[in-house]
Amino acid sequence: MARKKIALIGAGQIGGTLAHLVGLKELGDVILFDIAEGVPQGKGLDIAESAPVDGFDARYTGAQDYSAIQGADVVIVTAGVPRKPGMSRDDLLGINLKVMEAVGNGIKQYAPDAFVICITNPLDAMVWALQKFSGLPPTKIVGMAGVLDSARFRHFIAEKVGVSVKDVQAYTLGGHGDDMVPLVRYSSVGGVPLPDLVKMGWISQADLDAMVERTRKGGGEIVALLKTGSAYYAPAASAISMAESYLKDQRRMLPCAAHLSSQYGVDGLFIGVPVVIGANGVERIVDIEFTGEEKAMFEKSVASVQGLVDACKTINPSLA
Ligand code: A3D
Repeated sequence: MARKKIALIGAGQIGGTLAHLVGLKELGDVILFDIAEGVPQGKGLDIAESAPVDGFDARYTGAQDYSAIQGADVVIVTAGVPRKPGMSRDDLLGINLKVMEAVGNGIKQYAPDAFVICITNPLDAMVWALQKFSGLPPTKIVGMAGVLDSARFRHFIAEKVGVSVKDVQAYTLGGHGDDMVPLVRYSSVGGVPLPDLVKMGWISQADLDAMVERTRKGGGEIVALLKTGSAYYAPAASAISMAESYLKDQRRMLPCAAHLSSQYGVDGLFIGVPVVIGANGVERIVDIEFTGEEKAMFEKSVASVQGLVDACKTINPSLA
């Protein structure tokens, strides 16, 4: 069986980490694409030289030309600029929208059958624009945010409760902004929902509220610590779990920014909701029924995403 081809558009911090994980997990051969000359070639060679030590087989190719991604099975997009301290994700909109146009055209020409995962921020607007520019079917393109936000929430819960992260489930839905919706009711430790853990006295309501708030601001916490960029290990691991579910037809149910066409009362936006990812891409969108309070939070988050999409249309009227 021929190896799968995984194209990584953007060979920066997340791109390099993705490339390493693809090798370690033997998911396929890697094309690293970046406008920065030498960077994708250098990172590719460096990782290839680690392969004999770790014992994996994968070919690494660095590229500055989109023809290199021809026939890719999966494309993961991180091209663009990340946040610096003091910047919001939305400050990146104008610059990264232009990048999405170039990337979308490249995918349209050379990898129209790929499953595409967008990571570039502001996530929900960039994946929307990338779908428009690439013309991909909405089932073949998703944004990575929910897996990361949920992983952050899971980490905080596991640390607080003192159990393995493996036994903690959590869901964070809505847009990838500070008004994301950590869904406490559907988050659990060993199957016990968090509100029940509060009743049992394992954690206090104040602890839970603090973890929700820390999750919402999780990206900013890392930006403030790093000072020169944003998170990359956990974002890369999260996108790899989505790619793996597609490549291996695992049919995992993961929170992703997916194209909604009436689900959750939303039409034509990409919003973080639970989806099933299998060999056909997004095979199912899970339409959870919200309580009144959750619905209000979700709608606020949707309104922020709508605002960003409207801003994209103003900057580039061809998107309107
Ligand atoms: P960084 O290390 O700067 O890498 C970005 C790479 O993109 C650089 O190597 C650039 O040379 C390259 N690039 C810029 N323009 C182009 C272009 N037109 N074509 C190809 N490559 C280009 O950033 P990073 O890897 O840390 O982050 C990448 C993106 O992910 C940023 O937009 C971040 O804000 C975003 N991000 C999203 C999340 C989510 O959870 C959604 C988390 C963390 C970072």
